[in-house]
Amino acid sequence: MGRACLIPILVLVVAAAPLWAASDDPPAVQAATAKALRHFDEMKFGMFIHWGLYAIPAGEWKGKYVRGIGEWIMFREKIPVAEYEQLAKQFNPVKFNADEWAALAQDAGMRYLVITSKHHDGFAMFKSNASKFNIVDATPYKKDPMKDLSAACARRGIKFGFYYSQDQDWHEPHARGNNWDFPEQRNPQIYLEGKVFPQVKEILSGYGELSLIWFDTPGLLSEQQVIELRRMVKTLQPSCLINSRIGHNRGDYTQTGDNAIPLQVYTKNGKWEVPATLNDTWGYKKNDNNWKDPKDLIHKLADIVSKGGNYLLNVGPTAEGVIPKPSQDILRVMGKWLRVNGESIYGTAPSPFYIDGITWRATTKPGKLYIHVLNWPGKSLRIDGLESKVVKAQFLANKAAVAFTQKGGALQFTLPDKPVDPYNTVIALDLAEPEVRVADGRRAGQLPKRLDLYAWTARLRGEEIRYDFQTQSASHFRQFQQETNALWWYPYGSLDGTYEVEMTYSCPDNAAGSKFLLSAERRGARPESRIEGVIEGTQGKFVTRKLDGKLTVRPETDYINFRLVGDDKSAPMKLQKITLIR
Ligand code: FHN
Repeated sequence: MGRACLIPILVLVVAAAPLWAASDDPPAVQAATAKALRHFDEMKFGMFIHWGLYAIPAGEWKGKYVRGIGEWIMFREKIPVAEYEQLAKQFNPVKFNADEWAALAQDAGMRYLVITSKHHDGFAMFKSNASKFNIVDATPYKKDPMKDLSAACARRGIKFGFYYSQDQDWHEPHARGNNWDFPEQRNPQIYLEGKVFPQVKEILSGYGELSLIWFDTPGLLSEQQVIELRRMVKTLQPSCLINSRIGHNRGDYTQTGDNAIPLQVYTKNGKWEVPATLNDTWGYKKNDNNWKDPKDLIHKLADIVSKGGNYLLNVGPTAEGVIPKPSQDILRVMGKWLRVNGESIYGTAPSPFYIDGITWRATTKPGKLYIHVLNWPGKSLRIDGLESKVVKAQFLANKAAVAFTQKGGALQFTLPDKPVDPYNTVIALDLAEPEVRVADGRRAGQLPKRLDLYAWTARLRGEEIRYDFQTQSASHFRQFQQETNALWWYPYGSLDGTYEVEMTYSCPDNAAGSKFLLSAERRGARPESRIEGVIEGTQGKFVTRKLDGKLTVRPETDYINFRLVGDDKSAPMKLQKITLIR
Protein backbone atom coordinates (compact mmCIF):
# COMPACT_ATOMS: atom_id res chain seq x y z
CA MET A 1 0.00 0.00 0.00
CA GLY A 2 3.03 2.30 0.42
CA ARG A 3 2.16 5.65 1.89
CA ALA A 4 -1.29 5.68 0.49
CA CYS A 5 -4.37 4.87 2.49
CA LEU A 6 -6.47 2.94 0.01
CA ILE A 7 -10.13 3.13 0.89
CA PRO A 8 -11.44 0.09 -1.04
CA ILE A 9 -8.77 -2.11 0.52
CA LEU A 10 -9.49 -0.69 3.95
CA VAL A 11 -13.18 -1.45 3.60
CA LEU A 12 -12.38 -5.00 2.63
CA VAL A 13 -10.05 -5.50 5.58
CA VAL A 14 -12.60 -4.13 8.01
CA ALA A 15 -15.36 -6.28 6.63
CA ALA A 16 -13.48 -9.48 6.08
CA ALA A 17 -11.43 -9.87 9.24
CA PRO A 18 -13.57 -11.85 11.66
CA LEU A 19 -12.81 -12.23 15.32
CA TRP A 20 -11.81 -15.83 15.26
CA ALA A 21 -10.74 -18.53 12.84
CA ALA A 22 -13.88 -18.46 10.70
CA SER A 23 -12.29 -21.25 8.69
CA ASP A 24 -13.95 -23.56 11.23
CA ASP A 25 -17.21 -22.75 9.40
CA PRO A 26 -18.11 -24.51 6.12
CA PRO A 27 -17.21 -22.36 3.05
CA ALA A 28 -20.84 -21.46 2.29
CA VAL A 29 -21.26 -20.16 5.84
CA GLN A 30 -18.02 -18.19 5.56
CA ALA A 31 -19.22 -16.55 2.36
CA ALA A 32 -22.66 -15.74 3.82
CA THR A 33 -21.04 -14.28 6.94
CA ALA A 34 -18.58 -12.12 4.96
CA LYS A 35 -21.44 -10.74 2.83
CA ALA A 36 -23.57 -10.01 5.89
CA LEU A 37 -20.62 -8.27 7.56
CA ARG A 38 -20.13 -6.00 4.56
CA HIS A 39 -23.75 -4.99 4.74
CA PHE A 40 -23.58 -4.57 8.51
CA ASP A 41 -20.60 -2.24 8.08
CA GLU A 42 -22.58 -0.08 5.65
CA MET A 43 -25.60 0.34 7.93
CA LYS A 44 -23.74 2.20 10.73
CA PHE A 45 -26.77 3.04 12.85
CA GLY A 46 -29.24 0.74 14.59
CA MET A 47 -31.98 0.72 17.22
CA PHE A 48 -31.58 -1.38 20.35
CA ILE A 49 -34.75 -2.15 22.30
CA HIS A 50 -34.76 -3.42 25.89
CA TRP A 51 -38.31 -4.44 26.63
CA GLY A 52 -39.51 -6.84 29.27
CA LEU A 53 -41.25 -7.30 32.63
CA TYR A 54 -38.79 -4.91 34.31
CA ALA A 55 -40.67 -2.07 32.60
CA ILE A 56 -43.46 -2.61 35.17
CA PRO A 57 -41.46 -1.73 38.32
CA ALA A 58 -39.62 0.80 36.14
CA GLY A 59 -36.84 1.39 38.68
CA GLU A 60 -38.89 1.21 41.88
CA TRP A 61 -39.43 -1.81 44.13
CA LYS A 62 -41.86 -1.80 47.06
CA GLY A 63 -41.92 1.98 47.03
CA LYS A 64 -38.14 2.33 47.04
CA TYR A 65 -35.99 3.83 44.28
CA VAL A 66 -33.51 1.25 42.97
CA ARG A 67 -30.20 2.56 41.68
CA GLY A 68 -28.64 1.27 38.49
CA ILE A 69 -29.97 0.05 35.17
CA GLY A 70 -33.69 -0.76 35.17
CA GLU A 71 -33.57 -4.27 33.70
CA TRP A 72 -31.33 -5.38 36.60
CA ILE A 73 -33.98 -4.72 39.26
CA MET A 74 -34.57 -8.42 39.95
CA PHE A 75 -30.85 -8.91 40.62
CA ARG A 76 -30.34 -5.72 42.58
CA GLU A 77 -33.28 -6.42 44.90
CA LYS A 78 -32.71 -10.18 44.92
CA ILE A 79 -36.36 -10.67 44.04
CA PRO A 80 -37.34 -14.33 44.37
CA VAL A 81 -38.36 -16.02 41.11
CA ALA A 82 -41.84 -16.77 42.48
CA GLU A 83 -42.38 -13.09 43.24
CA TYR A 84 -40.88 -11.78 39.99
CA GLU A 85 -43.04 -14.21 38.00
CA GLN A 86 -46.11 -12.39 39.31
CA LEU A 87 -45.19 -9.38 37.19
CA ALA A 88 -46.14 -11.37 34.09
CA LYS A 89 -49.76 -11.37 35.21
CA GLN A 90 -49.77 -7.57 34.91
CA PHE A 91 -47.91 -7.31 31.62
CA ASN A 92 -50.38 -6.12 29.03
CA PRO A 93 -48.80 -3.82 26.44
CA VAL A 94 -52.02 -2.79 24.77
CA LYS A 95 -50.43 0.33 23.26
CA PHE A 96 -47.77 -1.65 21.44
CA ASN A 97 -47.81 -0.87 17.73
CA ALA A 98 -45.10 -2.64 15.75
CA ASP A 99 -45.39 -0.39 12.77
CA GLU A 100 -44.94 2.74 14.89
CA TRP A 101 -41.73 1.32 16.34
CA ALA A 102 -40.37 0.36 12.91
CA ALA A 103 -41.42 3.76 11.54
CA LEU A 104 -39.55 5.49 14.36
CA ALA A 105 -36.40 3.51 13.56
CA GLN A 106 -36.80 4.48 9.93
CA ASP A 107 -37.41 8.17 10.75
CA ALA A 108 -34.29 8.12 12.89
CA GLY A 109 -32.22 6.86 9.98
CA MET A 110 -31.58 3.57 11.73
CA ARG A 111 -30.95 0.71 9.35
CA TYR A 112 -31.30 -2.20 11.77
CA LEU A 113 -33.13 -3.06 14.95
CA VAL A 114 -32.22 -5.45 17.76
CA ILE A 115 -34.75 -6.32 20.46
CA THR A 116 -34.51 -8.35 23.67
CA SER A 117 -36.13 -11.72 23.00
CA LYS A 118 -35.03 -12.77 26.51
CA HIS A 119 -33.02 -10.70 28.95
CA HIS A 120 -31.26 -11.87 32.13
CA ASP A 121 -34.61 -12.15 33.96
CA GLY A 122 -35.34 -15.20 31.80
CA PHE A 123 -38.68 -13.97 30.48
CA ALA A 124 -39.26 -14.71 26.79
CA MET A 125 -40.88 -11.85 24.89
CA PHE A 126 -41.93 -14.36 22.22
CA LYS A 127 -44.03 -17.52 22.18
CA SER A 128 -41.80 -20.29 23.46
CA ASN A 129 -42.52 -23.97 23.79
CA ALA A 130 -39.35 -24.40 25.84
CA SER A 131 -40.50 -22.28 28.78
CA LYS A 132 -43.96 -21.25 29.94
CA PHE A 133 -42.39 -18.04 31.25
CA ASN A 134 -43.17 -16.23 28.01
CA ILE A 135 -45.38 -13.38 26.86
CA VAL A 136 -48.03 -15.58 25.21
CA ASP A 137 -48.45 -18.15 27.96
CA ALA A 138 -47.85 -16.06 31.08
CA THR A 139 -49.45 -12.66 30.42
CA PRO A 140 -52.95 -11.33 29.79
CA TYR A 141 -51.64 -9.95 26.46
CA LYS A 142 -51.42 -13.51 25.06
CA LYS A 143 -49.88 -12.38 21.77
CA ASP A 144 -46.36 -12.54 20.35
CA PRO A 145 -45.28 -8.95 19.59
CA MET A 146 -42.10 -10.16 17.91
CA LYS A 147 -44.08 -11.58 15.02
CA ASP A 148 -45.51 -8.15 14.25
CA LEU A 149 -42.26 -6.33 14.84
CA SER A 150 -40.18 -8.55 12.57
CA ALA A 151 -42.83 -8.20 9.84
CA ALA A 152 -43.03 -4.40 10.26
CA CYS A 153 -39.25 -4.14 9.98
CA ALA A 154 -39.21 -6.31 6.87
CA ARG A 155 -41.86 -4.07 5.24
CA ARG A 156 -39.75 -0.99 5.91
CA GLY A 157 -36.42 -2.50 4.87
CA ILE A 158 -35.02 -2.45 8.38
CA LYS A 159 -32.82 -5.41 9.24
CA PHE A 160 -34.10 -7.31 12.25
CA GLY A 161 -32.13 -9.00 15.01
CA PHE A 162 -32.70 -10.56 18.43
CA TYR A 163 -30.87 -10.00 21.69
CA TYR A 164 -30.73 -13.25 23.68
CA SER A 165 -29.17 -13.61 27.15
CA GLN A 166 -27.50 -17.00 26.78
CA ASP A 167 -25.43 -17.08 29.93
CA GLN A 168 -27.25 -15.22 32.70
CA ASP A 169 -30.82 -16.31 33.37
CA TRP A 170 -32.04 -15.48 36.86
CA HIS A 171 -35.12 -17.65 36.37
CA GLU A 172 -33.15 -20.87 35.96
CA PRO A 173 -31.26 -22.88 38.59
CA HIS A 174 -28.54 -24.05 36.19
CA ALA A 175 -27.85 -20.69 34.56
CA ARG A 176 -25.61 -17.94 35.92
CA GLY A 177 -26.75 -15.12 38.15
CA ASN A 178 -29.43 -16.08 40.66
CA ASN A 179 -27.68 -17.08 43.89
CA TRP A 180 -30.53 -16.04 46.14
CA ASP A 181 -32.98 -18.71 44.94
CA PHE A 182 -30.46 -21.23 43.66
CA PRO A 183 -27.32 -21.34 45.78
CA GLU A 184 -26.32 -24.90 44.84
CA GLN A 185 -23.98 -26.12 42.08
CA ARG A 186 -24.84 -25.36 38.50
CA ASN A 187 -24.81 -27.61 35.46
CA PRO A 188 -25.05 -25.20 32.54
CA GLN A 189 -25.56 -28.06 30.08
CA ILE A 190 -28.98 -28.71 31.63
CA TYR A 191 -29.89 -25.04 31.15
CA LEU A 192 -28.49 -25.01 27.63
CA GLU A 193 -30.36 -28.09 26.47
CA GLY A 194 -33.55 -27.27 28.32
CA LYS A 195 -33.87 -23.60 27.41
CA VAL A 196 -31.13 -21.93 25.36
CA PHE A 197 -30.87 -24.34 22.44
CA PRO A 198 -34.63 -24.77 21.96
CA GLN A 199 -35.31 -21.04 22.35
CA VAL A 200 -32.51 -19.97 20.04
CA LYS A 201 -33.92 -22.45 17.53
CA GLU A 202 -37.36 -20.87 17.99
CA ILE A 203 -36.17 -17.31 17.39
CA LEU A 204 -34.16 -18.39 14.36
CA SER A 205 -37.07 -20.27 12.86
CA GLY A 206 -40.17 -18.18 13.44
CA TYR A 207 -39.28 -14.58 12.59
CA GLY A 208 -37.93 -14.59 9.04
CA GLU A 209 -34.38 -13.69 8.22
CA LEU A 210 -32.41 -12.50 11.25
CA SER A 211 -29.71 -10.02 10.49
CA LEU A 212 -27.97 -10.84 13.73
CA ILE A 213 -28.23 -12.47 17.10
CA TRP A 214 -26.92 -10.44 20.01
CA PHE A 215 -25.71 -12.57 22.90
CA ASP A 216 -24.63 -10.93 26.15
CA THR A 217 -22.49 -11.17 29.30
CA PRO A 218 -20.64 -14.44 28.60
CA GLY A 219 -19.09 -16.13 31.60
CA LEU A 220 -20.33 -19.54 32.53
CA LEU A 221 -20.46 -21.40 29.23
CA SER A 222 -17.44 -23.41 28.14
CA GLU A 223 -15.76 -22.96 24.78
CA GLN A 224 -17.30 -26.23 23.54
CA GLN A 225 -20.76 -25.08 24.56
CA VAL A 226 -20.26 -21.78 22.77
CA ILE A 227 -19.03 -23.57 19.65
CA GLU A 228 -22.16 -25.71 19.73
CA LEU A 229 -24.32 -22.61 20.06
CA ARG A 230 -22.57 -20.92 17.16
CA ARG A 231 -22.91 -24.01 15.00
CA MET A 232 -26.63 -24.12 15.70
CA VAL A 233 -27.14 -20.51 14.67
CA LYS A 234 -25.10 -20.84 11.49
CA THR A 235 -26.81 -24.09 10.51
CA LEU A 236 -30.24 -22.51 10.77
CA GLN A 237 -29.29 -19.14 9.26
CA PRO A 238 -25.77 -18.96 7.80
CA SER A 239 -25.96 -15.21 7.20
CA CYS A 240 -27.14 -14.38 10.72
CA LEU A 241 -24.26 -12.48 12.34
CA ILE A 242 -23.17 -13.35 15.86
CA ASN A 243 -21.75 -10.72 18.18
CA SER A 244 -18.61 -11.14 20.26
CA ARG A 245 -20.55 -11.48 23.49
CA ILE A 246 -21.31 -15.08 22.61
CA GLY A 247 -17.95 -15.57 24.36
CA HIS A 248 -14.66 -17.38 23.72
CA ASN A 249 -13.91 -15.20 20.67
CA ARG A 250 -16.54 -16.97 18.62
CA GLY A 251 -18.40 -13.95 17.31
CA ASP A 252 -18.38 -12.46 13.83
CA TYR A 253 -17.96 -8.89 15.05
CA THR A 254 -17.01 -7.08 18.26
CA GLN A 255 -18.95 -5.15 20.84
CA THR A 256 -17.18 -2.46 22.74
CA GLY A 257 -18.23 -2.01 26.36
CA ASP A 258 -21.60 -0.33 26.90
CA ASN A 259 -21.37 3.35 25.94
CA ALA A 260 -17.64 2.81 25.35
CA ILE A 261 -16.15 4.50 22.31
CA PRO A 262 -12.57 3.63 21.35
CA LEU A 263 -10.17 6.58 21.55
CA GLN A 264 -8.79 6.09 18.06
CA VAL A 265 -9.62 4.54 14.70
CA TYR A 266 -10.03 0.85 15.50
CA THR A 267 -9.94 -1.63 12.64
CA LYS A 268 -7.49 -4.26 13.85
CA ASN A 269 -10.13 -6.65 15.07
CA GLY A 270 -12.69 -6.49 12.28
CA LYS A 271 -16.05 -4.82 12.54
CA TRP A 272 -17.35 -3.43 15.84
CA GLU A 273 -20.38 -1.77 17.37
CA VAL A 274 -21.03 0.48 20.38
CA PRO A 275 -24.20 -0.39 22.31
CA ALA A 276 -25.36 2.80 23.98
CA THR A 277 -28.11 4.33 26.07
CA LEU A 278 -30.14 7.49 25.51
CA ASN A 279 -30.32 8.09 29.27
CA ASP A 280 -28.76 6.00 32.09
CA THR A 281 -30.75 2.81 31.66
CA TRP A 282 -31.60 0.20 29.02
CA GLY A 283 -34.91 -1.03 30.37
CA TYR A 284 -37.53 1.65 31.12
CA LYS A 285 -37.10 3.57 34.41
CA LYS A 286 -39.77 6.10 35.13
CA ASN A 287 -37.47 8.56 36.93
CA ASP A 288 -34.56 8.50 34.56
CA ASN A 289 -34.76 11.77 32.67
CA ASN A 290 -31.06 12.20 32.08
CA TRP A 291 -31.57 12.27 28.32
CA LYS A 292 -28.57 12.86 26.11
CA ASP A 293 -28.63 15.90 23.91
CA PRO A 294 -29.35 15.04 20.23
CA LYS A 295 -26.35 17.13 19.26
CA ASP A 296 -24.15 15.02 21.51
CA LEU A 297 -25.56 11.85 19.93
CA ILE A 298 -25.02 13.14 16.38
CA HIS A 299 -21.44 13.94 17.39
CA LYS A 300 -21.04 10.47 18.87
CA LEU A 301 -22.41 8.88 15.70
CA ALA A 302 -19.82 10.78 13.62
CA ASP A 303 -17.10 9.94 16.15
CA ILE A 304 -17.92 6.22 16.14
CA VAL A 305 -18.26 5.96 12.36
CA SER A 306 -15.01 7.89 11.87
CA LYS A 307 -13.30 5.24 14.00
CA GLY A 308 -14.83 2.31 12.09
CA GLY A 309 -17.81 1.36 14.25
CA ASN A 310 -21.59 1.12 14.21
CA TYR A 311 -23.81 2.84 16.77
CA LEU A 312 -26.59 0.78 18.37
CA LEU A 313 -28.70 3.22 20.31
CA ASN A 314 -31.22 2.00 22.84
CA VAL A 315 -34.83 2.77 23.66
CA GLY A 316 -36.64 1.30 26.67
CA PRO A 317 -40.40 1.07 26.03
CA THR A 318 -42.91 1.20 28.87
CA ALA A 319 -44.90 -1.81 30.04
CA GLU A 320 -47.79 -0.52 27.95
CA GLY A 321 -45.65 -0.71 24.84
CA VAL A 322 -44.82 2.96 24.33
CA ILE A 323 -41.38 4.27 23.45
CA PRO A 324 -40.90 7.27 25.78
CA LYS A 325 -41.62 10.56 24.05
CA PRO A 326 -38.19 12.12 24.84
CA SER A 327 -36.48 9.14 23.12
CA GLN A 328 -38.71 9.55 20.09
CA ASP A 329 -38.00 13.28 19.87
CA ILE A 330 -34.24 12.79 20.16
CA LEU A 331 -34.19 10.07 17.50
CA ARG A 332 -36.25 12.14 15.08
CA VAL A 333 -33.75 14.99 15.36
CA MET A 334 -30.99 12.53 14.51
CA GLY A 335 -32.99 11.27 11.54
CA LYS A 336 -33.53 14.78 10.24
CA TRP A 337 -29.79 15.41 10.33
CA LEU A 338 -29.12 12.08 8.63
CA ARG A 339 -31.56 12.78 5.81
CA VAL A 340 -29.36 15.74 4.79
CA ASN A 341 -25.96 14.37 5.81
CA GLY A 342 -26.40 10.60 5.43
CA GLU A 343 -23.86 10.29 2.61
CA SER A 344 -21.14 11.19 5.13
CA ILE A 345 -22.18 8.30 7.40
CA TYR A 346 -23.72 5.30 5.61
CA GLY A 347 -21.30 3.14 3.66
CA THR A 348 -18.28 5.20 4.63
CA ALA A 349 -14.83 4.03 5.67
CA PRO A 350 -13.10 5.33 8.80
CA SER A 351 -10.89 8.37 9.15
CA PRO A 352 -7.51 8.16 7.42
CA PHE A 353 -6.16 10.55 10.11
CA TYR A 354 -5.38 9.82 13.74
CA ILE A 355 -8.00 11.31 16.02
CA ASP A 356 -6.89 14.54 17.61
CA GLY A 357 -9.03 16.81 19.75
CA ILE A 358 -12.79 17.22 19.51
CA THR A 359 -13.10 19.88 16.81
CA TRP A 360 -13.60 17.59 13.83
CA ARG A 361 -13.79 14.00 12.60
CA ALA A 362 -13.42 12.48 9.12
CA THR A 363 -15.12 9.74 7.13
CA THR A 364 -14.31 8.66 3.59
CA LYS A 365 -15.59 7.09 0.41
CA PRO A 366 -13.62 6.53 -2.79
CA GLY A 367 -12.70 10.02 -4.07
CA LYS A 368 -14.46 11.69 -1.12
CA LEU A 369 -13.46 12.98 2.28
CA TYR A 370 -16.09 14.22 4.71
CA ILE A 371 -15.06 16.60 7.49
CA HIS A 372 -17.55 16.62 10.35
CA VAL A 373 -17.11 19.91 12.20
CA LEU A 374 -18.36 19.08 15.67
CA ASN A 375 -17.20 22.09 17.65
CA TRP A 376 -17.17 25.23 15.58
CA PRO A 377 -13.63 26.63 15.41
CA GLY A 378 -14.59 30.18 14.38
CA LYS A 379 -13.71 31.69 11.02
CA SER A 380 -11.28 29.07 9.84
CA LEU A 381 -10.39 25.42 10.16
CA ARG A 382 -6.99 23.98 9.37
CA ILE A 383 -6.41 20.32 8.66
CA ASP A 384 -2.85 19.09 8.37
CA GLY A 385 -1.49 16.11 6.53
CA LEU A 386 -3.84 15.61 3.57
CA GLU A 387 -1.74 14.80 0.52
CA SER A 388 -4.56 14.13 -1.94
CA LYS A 389 -5.56 17.16 -3.98
CA VAL A 390 -8.93 18.65 -3.12
CA VAL A 391 -10.88 19.80 -6.18
CA LYS A 392 -14.12 20.90 -4.55
CA ALA A 393 -15.50 21.57 -1.08
CA GLN A 394 -19.13 22.13 -0.13
CA PHE A 395 -21.34 22.10 2.96
CA LEU A 396 -23.77 19.20 2.85
CA ALA A 397 -26.29 21.29 4.82
CA ASN A 398 -26.89 23.89 2.08
CA LYS A 399 -24.73 22.72 -0.82
CA ALA A 400 -22.84 26.04 -0.71
CA ALA A 401 -19.20 26.04 -1.80
CA VAL A 402 -16.61 26.34 0.97
CA ALA A 403 -13.57 28.51 0.26
CA PHE A 404 -10.28 26.75 0.89
CA THR A 405 -6.57 26.84 0.23
CA GLN A 406 -4.30 23.83 0.08
CA LYS A 407 -0.58 24.47 0.45
CA GLY A 408 1.83 21.71 1.20
CA GLY A 409 0.10 19.55 3.74
CA ALA A 410 -2.12 22.34 5.09
CA LEU A 411 -5.74 22.50 4.07
CA GLN A 412 -7.39 25.66 5.31
CA PHE A 413 -11.11 26.42 5.12
CA THR A 414 -12.65 29.85 5.45
CA LEU A 415 -15.83 29.46 7.47
CA PRO A 416 -18.78 31.60 8.47
CA ASP A 417 -18.93 32.82 12.07
CA LYS A 418 -21.52 30.26 13.09
CA PRO A 419 -22.09 26.60 12.22
CA VAL A 420 -24.08 26.05 9.02
CA ASP A 421 -25.78 23.07 10.63
CA PRO A 422 -26.59 23.43 14.34
CA TYR A 423 -25.74 19.77 15.00
CA ASN A 424 -22.74 18.86 12.88
CA THR A 425 -21.68 20.81 9.79
CA VAL A 426 -20.24 18.41 7.24
CA ILE A 427 -17.83 19.64 4.58
CA ALA A 428 -17.79 17.21 1.64
CA LEU A 429 -14.53 17.22 -0.31
CA ASP A 430 -14.08 15.87 -3.82
CA LEU A 431 -10.58 14.57 -4.30
CA ALA A 432 -8.62 14.34 -7.52
CA GLU A 433 -8.02 10.64 -6.92
CA PRO A 434 -10.04 7.74 -5.49
CA GLU A 435 -7.65 7.14 -2.62
CA VAL A 436 -7.12 9.43 0.35
CA ARG A 437 -3.44 9.94 0.94
CA VAL A 438 -2.32 11.20 4.31
CA ALA A 439 1.20 12.24 5.28
CA ASP A 440 3.38 10.09 7.44
CA GLY A 441 2.92 11.05 11.09
CA ARG A 442 -0.74 12.06 10.65
CA ARG A 443 -2.22 8.77 9.64
CA ALA A 444 -4.64 6.72 11.69
CA GLY A 445 -2.55 4.55 13.98
CA GLN A 446 0.29 7.07 14.31
CA LEU A 447 -0.14 9.11 17.43
CA PRO A 448 1.36 12.50 18.26
CA LYS A 449 3.64 13.26 21.21
CA ARG A 450 0.80 14.87 23.15
CA LEU A 451 -2.58 13.19 23.13
CA ASP A 452 -5.60 14.75 24.80
CA LEU A 453 -8.15 12.48 26.41
CA TYR A 454 -11.16 14.77 26.51
CA ALA A 455 -13.99 14.21 28.96
CA TRP A 456 -16.29 14.15 25.94
CA THR A 457 -14.60 11.05 24.53
CA ALA A 458 -14.92 9.19 27.84
CA ARG A 459 -17.75 7.01 29.00
CA LEU A 460 -19.49 8.83 31.82
CA ARG A 461 -20.20 6.19 34.44
CA GLY A 462 -22.67 6.74 37.22
CA GLU A 463 -26.07 8.35 37.65
CA GLU A 464 -24.88 11.73 38.87
CA ILE A 465 -21.95 12.57 36.62
CA ARG A 466 -22.76 15.28 34.05
CA TYR A 467 -21.15 16.75 30.99
CA ASP A 468 -21.27 20.47 30.41
CA PHE A 469 -21.06 21.51 26.75
CA GLN A 470 -20.18 25.12 27.49
CA THR A 471 -16.97 24.25 29.33
CA GLN A 472 -16.51 20.85 27.63
CA SER A 473 -15.99 19.29 31.03
CA ALA A 474 -17.45 16.63 33.32
CA SER A 475 -18.47 17.16 36.94
CA HIS A 476 -20.42 15.54 39.82
CA PHE A 477 -17.84 12.92 40.73
CA ARG A 478 -19.99 11.49 43.52
CA GLN A 479 -19.18 8.25 45.29
CA PHE A 480 -21.65 5.52 46.19
CA GLN A 481 -21.20 2.08 47.58
CA GLN A 482 -22.08 0.19 44.44
CA GLU A 483 -20.79 2.60 41.84
CA THR A 484 -18.57 5.60 41.74
CA ASN A 485 -19.20 8.35 39.24
CA ALA A 486 -16.15 8.28 37.01
CA LEU A 487 -14.73 8.86 33.55
CA TRP A 488 -13.55 5.82 31.59
CA TRP A 489 -11.51 6.00 28.38
CA TYR A 490 -11.01 2.99 26.13
CA PRO A 491 -7.70 2.87 24.22
CA TYR A 492 -8.45 -0.44 22.43
CA GLY A 493 -4.80 -1.06 21.74
CA SER A 494 -4.01 2.42 20.44
CA LEU A 495 -1.64 3.36 23.28
CA ASP A 496 1.60 1.70 24.28
CA GLY A 497 4.06 3.48 26.51
CA THR A 498 4.77 5.36 29.67
CA TYR A 499 3.41 8.88 29.68
CA GLU A 500 3.78 12.05 31.64
CA VAL A 501 0.36 13.40 32.44
CA GLU A 502 -1.35 16.77 32.62
CA MET A 503 -4.83 17.44 33.89
CA THR A 504 -6.97 20.38 32.79
CA TYR A 505 -9.66 21.10 35.37
CA SER A 506 -11.26 23.67 37.59
CA CYS A 507 -12.29 23.47 41.23
CA PRO A 508 -13.74 26.04 43.63
CA ASP A 509 -11.31 26.44 46.53
CA ASN A 510 -13.90 25.45 49.11
CA ALA A 511 -14.47 22.09 47.37
CA ALA A 512 -10.78 21.25 47.00
CA GLY A 513 -8.98 18.53 48.93
CA SER A 514 -10.30 15.17 47.77
CA LYS A 515 -7.93 12.49 46.60
CA PHE A 516 -8.18 11.46 42.95
CA LEU A 517 -7.00 8.37 41.18
CA LEU A 518 -6.07 8.08 37.51
CA SER A 519 -5.41 4.48 36.58
CA ALA A 520 -4.82 2.22 33.62
CA GLU A 521 -6.53 -1.12 34.19
CA ARG A 522 -7.28 -4.51 32.79
CA ARG A 523 -10.79 -5.84 33.35
CA GLY A 524 -11.09 -7.65 36.66
CA ALA A 525 -7.45 -7.08 37.62
CA ARG A 526 -5.62 -4.68 39.91
CA PRO A 527 -4.71 -1.35 38.28
CA GLU A 528 -1.58 -1.82 36.17
CA SER A 529 -0.49 1.74 36.60
CA ARG A 530 -1.82 4.57 38.73
CA ILE A 531 -1.33 8.17 39.68
CA GLU A 532 -2.83 9.50 42.86
CA GLY A 533 -3.03 13.12 43.88
CA VAL A 534 -5.11 15.73 45.63
CA ILE A 535 -7.52 18.08 43.90
CA GLU A 536 -6.18 21.54 44.51
CA GLY A 537 -8.36 24.62 44.37
CA THR A 538 -8.15 26.75 41.22
CA GLN A 539 -10.53 29.55 42.30
CA GLY A 540 -12.96 27.92 39.93
CA LYS A 541 -10.83 28.69 36.84
CA PHE A 542 -9.61 26.10 34.34
CA VAL A 543 -5.93 25.37 34.76
CA THR A 544 -3.57 22.74 33.39
CA ARG A 545 -1.43 21.00 36.00
CA LYS A 546 1.27 18.42 35.60
CA LEU A 547 0.66 15.36 37.76
CA ASP A 548 3.28 13.67 39.92
CA GLY A 549 4.05 10.28 38.46
CA LYS A 550 3.71 8.56 35.12
CA LEU A 551 1.02 6.42 33.58
CA THR A 552 1.85 3.26 31.68
CA VAL A 553 -0.71 2.14 29.13
CA ARG A 554 -0.21 -1.14 27.30
CA PRO A 555 -1.99 -2.48 24.19
CA GLU A 556 -3.78 -4.90 26.57
CA THR A 557 -5.04 -2.09 28.84
CA ASP A 558 -8.82 -2.16 28.84
CA TYR A 559 -9.46 1.29 30.22
CA ILE A 560 -8.04 4.40 31.78
CA ASN A 561 -10.21 5.88 34.45
CA PHE A 562 -10.43 8.95 36.59
CA ARG A 563 -12.31 9.09 39.86
CA LEU A 564 -12.24 10.49 43.36
CA VAL A 565 -11.23 8.15 46.16
CA GLY A 566 -11.70 8.56 49.88
CA ASP A 567 -14.37 11.25 49.87
CA ASP A 568 -16.28 13.19 47.25
CA LYS A 569 -15.92 16.69 48.64
CA SER A 570 -14.42 17.73 45.27
CA ALA A 571 -17.33 16.25 43.30
CA PRO A 572 -18.12 19.64 41.72
CA MET A 573 -14.66 19.90 40.16
CA LYS A 574 -14.82 20.06 36.38
CA LEU A 575 -12.48 17.86 34.39
CA GLN A 576 -11.92 18.91 30.81
CA LYS A 577 -9.13 16.60 29.74
CA ILE A 578 -6.17 14.45 30.66
CA THR A 579 -3.16 14.88 28.39
CA LEU A 580 -0.71 12.05 27.84
CA ILE A 581 2.78 13.14 26.87
CA ARG A 582 5.23 10.69 25.39
O1 FHN B 1 -26.27 -6.72 31.62
C1 FHN B 1 -26.56 -6.23 30.36
C2 FHN B 1 -27.37 -4.96 30.39
O2 FHN B 1 -28.55 -5.17 31.08
C3 FHN B 1 -27.67 -4.52 28.97
O3 FHN B 1 -28.43 -5.48 28.30
C4 FHN B 1 -26.36 -4.30 28.24
C5 FHN B 1 -26.49 -3.87 26.81
O4 FHN B 1 -25.25 -3.89 26.20
N1 FHN B 1 -25.60 -5.55 28.25
C6 FHN B 1 -25.29 -6.07 29.57
C7 FHN B 1 -24.20 -5.36 30.23
O5 FHN B 1 -23.13 -5.16 29.38
